[in-house]
Amino acid sequence: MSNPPLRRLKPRVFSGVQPTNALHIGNYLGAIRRWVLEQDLKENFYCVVDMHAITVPQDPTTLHRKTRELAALYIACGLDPQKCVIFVQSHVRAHAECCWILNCITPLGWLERMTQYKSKAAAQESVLTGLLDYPVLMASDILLYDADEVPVGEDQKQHVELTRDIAQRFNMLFGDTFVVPAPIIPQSGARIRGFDDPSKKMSKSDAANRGHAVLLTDSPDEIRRTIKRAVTDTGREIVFSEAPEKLGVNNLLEIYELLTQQSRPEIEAHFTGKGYGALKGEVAEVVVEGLRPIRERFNALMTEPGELDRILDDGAARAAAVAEPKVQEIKRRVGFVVR
Ligand code: ATP
Ligand code: LTN
Repeated sequence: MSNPPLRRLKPRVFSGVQPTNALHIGNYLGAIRRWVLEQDLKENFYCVVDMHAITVPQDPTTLHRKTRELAALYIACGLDPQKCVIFVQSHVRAHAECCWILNCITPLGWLERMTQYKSKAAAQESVLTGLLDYPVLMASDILLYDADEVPVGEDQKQHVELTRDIAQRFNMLFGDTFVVPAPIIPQSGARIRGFDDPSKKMSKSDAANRGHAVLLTDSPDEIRRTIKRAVTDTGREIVFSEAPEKLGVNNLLEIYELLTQQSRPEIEAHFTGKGYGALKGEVAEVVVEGLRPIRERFNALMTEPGELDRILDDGAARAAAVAEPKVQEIKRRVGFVVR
């Protein structure tokens, strides 16, 4: 039997996004941009979780296109395929194999308690078994790679905690096999708000609503139009504030702060005496410029698909090189005859 994993020089990170709907500036500022900024400090595994996407019905043509687009966006946002393993979940069969084995040590009650399951199930006419099992597949993603850290939004924290419970239960039943991972939840920029309704977070599921989100692939004119329409308040003060009526202005200022890297006092001084029209105009330009390189790189990858295919083939091979021996170890631990 193999020994538990040795301590690594750099922490290993695993995260994923579902290829459903389009990525927006909240996904970028709250998640992918952080992955990019930290990629030299970590061992990075970033996955397009297509098997999670089919836990609710998907149109096959759309799923196929979105999977490639999301992988291209990871790269366009700055994830470097030399420094990160970028891959599609269904390309590495160990995820499904590991999920089955973990299913068989996970009590049903643990899954029925998950809040995401309860809310997604309530929105479906007929609930699929895969939707209930979603967190076990997510646990498999993480545990197969012995990830130390899992950067996710607040809403996914419960799933990472379940992953820890599953890892500990397996380790207790079959001996030390899995690293018990830690969720990493961002402090700031974690909650970019909808431009149409700043009381709600910007969300992929609402991205089709007019004026809700700036998508990473929007044209400069679309970006300007969305931000000019952003809901603010009836006052005039351009200050960072969590007061309920200032959430719209605060959201615009936070986006400006994240993209310009200026300090809050500097930003407030810059906007003193200016109106909301000027604020929106300047934020729109900062977003247009911030997203320009992403849009250009994305378009290049989509028009010359050979490069994307090579990156994904390479990613799948590098991911399988870690996940395959791990799933063999898991099979040995539970008593399967391993060939
Ligand atoms: P959905 O509506 O399909 O749940 P979502 O927009 O909430 O999608 P996820 O796929 O759940 O996006 O999340 C991808 C990553 O983007 C996660 O790490 C999440 O924390 C981050 N993220 C999502 N929305 C925001 C937001 N409004 N502000 C900051 N980060 C966000
Ligand atoms: N459930 C996550 C996506 C996801 C994930 C993962 C994130 C699937 N597998 C493993 C981190 C680690 C979401 O909806 N954001």
